[in-house]
Amino acid sequence: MSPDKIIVAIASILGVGFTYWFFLGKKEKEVQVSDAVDIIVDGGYTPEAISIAKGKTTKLNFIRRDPTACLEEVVLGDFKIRRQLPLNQKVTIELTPQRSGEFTYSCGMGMYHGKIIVTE
Ligand SMILES: [Cu+2]
Repeated sequence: MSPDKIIVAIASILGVGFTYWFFLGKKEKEVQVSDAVDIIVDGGYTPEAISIAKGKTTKLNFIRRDPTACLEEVVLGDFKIRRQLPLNQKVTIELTPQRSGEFTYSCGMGMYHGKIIVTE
């Protein structure tokens, strides 16, 4: 292989790597949800950020695995929802957002946060 071919090969490998990093890195940030999503409550919320569609009902299934009292309540202030999360039980919250934008929710004390992105 001539040196210029090697340079081209390295550049293309870097290019592919960058593309993966760029797109997958972005995807990691939020999980796109169409009908329902399980949100594991364990030292925070997983997935931490979800995106849902405006005007469509989406089920958020909160499953709390963390016995910390801190996480026993979830507050979706923008949606006027406050719900108890019993340990290891699925608690379904249905959302039909009427506005697009970014909304956060948290535990009862506001220590852990999750994000809901509502798209048009
Ligand atoms: Cu808390």
